[in-house]
Amino acid sequence: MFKIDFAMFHKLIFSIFILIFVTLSSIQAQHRISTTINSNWLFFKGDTTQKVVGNNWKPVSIPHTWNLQDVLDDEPGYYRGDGWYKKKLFIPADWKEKDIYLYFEGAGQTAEVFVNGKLVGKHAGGYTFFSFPIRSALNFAAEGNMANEVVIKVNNSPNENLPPIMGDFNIFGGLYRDVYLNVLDNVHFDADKFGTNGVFISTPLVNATQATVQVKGAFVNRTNSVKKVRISHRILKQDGDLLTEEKTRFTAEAGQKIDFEQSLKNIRNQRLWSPDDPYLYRIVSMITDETTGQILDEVSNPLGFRWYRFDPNEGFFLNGKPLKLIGTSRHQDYPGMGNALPDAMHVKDVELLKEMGGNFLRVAHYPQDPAILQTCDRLGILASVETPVMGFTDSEAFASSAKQQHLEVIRQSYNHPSVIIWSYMNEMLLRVPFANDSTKQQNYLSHLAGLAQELEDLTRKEDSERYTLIPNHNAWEIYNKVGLTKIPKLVGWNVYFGWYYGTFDDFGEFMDKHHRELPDKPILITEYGADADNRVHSTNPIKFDKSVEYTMAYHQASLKAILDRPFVAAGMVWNLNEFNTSVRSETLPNINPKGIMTYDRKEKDPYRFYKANLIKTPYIQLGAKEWNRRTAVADSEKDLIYSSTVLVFTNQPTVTLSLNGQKIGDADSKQGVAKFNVPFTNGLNQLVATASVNGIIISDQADIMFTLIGQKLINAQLPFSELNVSLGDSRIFFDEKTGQNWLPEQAYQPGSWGYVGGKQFKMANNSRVSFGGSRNILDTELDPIYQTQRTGIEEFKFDVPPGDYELTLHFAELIAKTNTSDIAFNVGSRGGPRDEFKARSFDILVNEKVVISGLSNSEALQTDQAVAIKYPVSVARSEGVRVTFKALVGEAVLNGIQLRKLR
Ligand code: GCB
Ligand code: CA
Repeated sequence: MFKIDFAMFHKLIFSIFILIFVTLSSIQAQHRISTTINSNWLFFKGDTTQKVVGNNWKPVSIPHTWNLQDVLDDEPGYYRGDGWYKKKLFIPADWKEKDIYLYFEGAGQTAEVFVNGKLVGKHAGGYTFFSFPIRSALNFAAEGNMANEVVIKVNNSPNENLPPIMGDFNIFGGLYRDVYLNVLDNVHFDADKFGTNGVFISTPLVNATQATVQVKGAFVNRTNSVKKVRISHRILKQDGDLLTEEKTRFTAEAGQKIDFEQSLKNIRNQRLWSPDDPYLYRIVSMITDETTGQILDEVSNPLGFRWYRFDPNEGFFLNGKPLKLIGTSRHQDYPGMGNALPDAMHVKDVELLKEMGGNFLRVAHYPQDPAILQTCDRLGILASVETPVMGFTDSEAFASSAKQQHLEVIRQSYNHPSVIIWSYMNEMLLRVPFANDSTKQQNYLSHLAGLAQELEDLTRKEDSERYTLIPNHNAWEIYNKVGLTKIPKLVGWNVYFGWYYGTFDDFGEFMDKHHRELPDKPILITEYGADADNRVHSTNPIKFDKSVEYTMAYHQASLKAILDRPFVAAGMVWNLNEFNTSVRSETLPNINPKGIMTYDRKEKDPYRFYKANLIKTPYIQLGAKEWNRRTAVADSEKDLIYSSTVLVFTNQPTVTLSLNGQKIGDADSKQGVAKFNVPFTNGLNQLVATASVNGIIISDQADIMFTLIGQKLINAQLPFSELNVSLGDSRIFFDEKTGQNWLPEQAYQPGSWGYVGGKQFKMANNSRVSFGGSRNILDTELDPIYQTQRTGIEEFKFDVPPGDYELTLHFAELIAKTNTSDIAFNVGSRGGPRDEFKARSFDILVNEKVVISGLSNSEALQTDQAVAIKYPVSVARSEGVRVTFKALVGEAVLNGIQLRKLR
């Protein structure tokens, strides 16, 4: 039995009451509900006429793009048109007294939003946020318990009045960023201002010891009665303590929108924000009902205290100290996902930049997911944000969209302390039209300059504090003539010396010229970079070969040129990652390989190089680690080794390298790189690089399997297994999938292997290839093998021992019957006639026997089509394998050849 103690009972009841009260009031404190509604959508790809009918709807979740496969396949172009999304939305009855918005972080490129059949809003521009009030279109649950239907029409058709209209990237279609449902009290911060939270924060004064914070914004009273409210802003430290607070009282009439402006002055000894110590405060803004004490709305924004300036002679200063800005740009796509990435993947890219030691991100060519700048704020990465005005249409509609998008960009990213620069155009004079009509051209150029000036004025009006920027390509004269180097506060140059044009040394000269001729304009190198296909290597790297080794040399020279010049404020590598661009073919079709990471964000040597130069914590990494199966011809018949360069990336002065437990030697590092000559042997080569940091050893290891091929193919110690040769090629190609290496061609030597006759193919009048061609070869991933070719070849011989073999021959016709135009971004590639298509037909004999007769480019050998033919060969004694090409019409060709021993 138990007795009821009344005193206890009362206490219990009282505490339950308190508990309920506390719980209730914290529910009430949840004034603003903001949740994603990314799940359970239906998607339909098609045009307006087919609209909401048909049963081709398939379930999807957001983020989503409809251009997943078609941007990567061999077919030119990708779907650009309508896509429809729809979803049921349940709205509870008690939200009747709420103000409800649909909020989109982005849709590519235009969106029309319908709720229960009613158009609630339209937005144009594929990279900015937007939001529409939907209350008037909603059915509330109490009225017949009806669900609501949201239908969104998204479109990514080319539209010459909607920037960007040109670019080396894809215009993906879809609802590719988060969609939110925002449920607000009827009194709330202005939610109709360009997808912002209605509160705008700036720091008109910051120095080492004091600061002033200014908060501007608006709120609305959507109730039917007068409201007395208090607007307060609290600056909170990271531990939650209050730094300072400011309140103002307002009386808002029914339906009234009121602007407010408050200054939080006399802030002392605030902690500064910088890359080394990105200390973030928060500003919590609240609307409180003065009568009931109830909180009606609350938003939180980041706050960082920093001040900065650009100087044309001394570069950039943050918080009074010089800081060289080194970083990259970034594109927002990923293999298999297009641009529809979850937040965590955006975050990771910024983390990878930070881990590399970068302190700057050029958010280009368009504003990106909110996660990007959030992460920049948090990690201390300074940023420029770019409005995607690329290409130009001389029309009112184009200009007004440019201005609209720019205004959105500024307001939406305004509160991020990481942002210090607004950029609003890119390489506007890449292709200037009306070459034959100077009046028209003059007109066009002056309208373009006029738009630049309008965007500049708009920026200064919206944000007088931050810097403005236009990045130009290397055509110095015309940018100066048109005035694009004079309008913005900062001039950016996207330059590729030693890549598209010029030499490594010309880069330094170009920057010096800017300093001489535009002495008042701070200079930023907004782009520099070179292609590197991580599968392509060379012992003799040359421009355009896409080898990792050439690109390494490019980055070494370029970083030095930037660091050597104190007046250069910033260097931004193009690009952090490889990215998808359907206008490109080359060794990786549809990919721009200038990323210092691969498309799936694996480090390339240049990434390691920057890391060794930038980070302060001890670092050591072996170069080309991912090339973990290699093939090479031994140095000589006696020495069964292959001597080759190994790079070690480190920020330590000296590195020791060992191979299979034996010390190779010590080397001093220069510019973050220690270089070794390593005698690789057949089989496993275990490399260990070490450095001593105050007595503690740091190290890195790479396991590389080597297949050595004897100088003579009959070699008792190196039994022949296979040989893969890319004709017309001077590079080594590593096929990661098969683990095979393709060796460069060589002339035949008795006892060995190689070609007889012919010459290396080089596409005519293309200053962008040093050999071979750059057309996309269909139905293969071995594009580099097929893009290179020996024309007029007479023979290919392998002096192999007796046995059974499999021979594979690879062909592609590299010359087209009709010419296609080149893309604008490949500067320097224009002009001159292309190769003339000529008929060819040839027989192929293996050891005197005709195995293919009349291989002809009017039949099997179609332009850009990979053709592979396998053939078994038995070698009885010492005749080896001898492939003979007999031209019947025109010249015979061979692109690749493989020989594999079966038994
Ligand atoms: C540029 C463009 C960029 C291209 C890059 C390249 O100048 O601004 O969009 O991707 O060159 O790789 O050619
Ligand atoms: Ca080849």
